[in-house]
Amino acid sequence: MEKLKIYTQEMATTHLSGERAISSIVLTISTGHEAFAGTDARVFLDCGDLGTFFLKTTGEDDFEIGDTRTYAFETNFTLEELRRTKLELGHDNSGVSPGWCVSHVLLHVTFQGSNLIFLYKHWEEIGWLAKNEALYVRTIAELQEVS
Ligand SMILES: [Ca+2]
Repeated sequence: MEKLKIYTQEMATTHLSGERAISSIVLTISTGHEAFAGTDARVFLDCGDLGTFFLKTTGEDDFEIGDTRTYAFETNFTLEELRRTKLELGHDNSGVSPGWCVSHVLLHVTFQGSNLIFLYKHWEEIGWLAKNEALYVRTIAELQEVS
């Protein structure tokens, strides 16, 4: 499968020690305004060994055209572990029209013992995560590569 590669720099956390324990990650995801940008497929953030987080608001129709929603998950890994993990945003190609145009994604983190929230990375204009069939074999965006 062809993957869309959208790498961006670490932002507000660059000066922080990797030993700091992350208590939660907060994902803000915007769907584009293009025609048919929305999806009903199951959307996930794959964090490799750290886990896979499925993004769903109970009782809501997520990832519709022009939507921005936030998803928070409790975690028990460190900043260094996050830095060393491949991050992929994708969908499972399910539903009637799974193609999804992603506008932007923000990943914030909070740390144990603190109420502050830090922007880890911000990906802009990600583009189409279409169907897993020719000519559209691209359901996953690689957001952070493993060094
Ligand atoms: Ca939807």
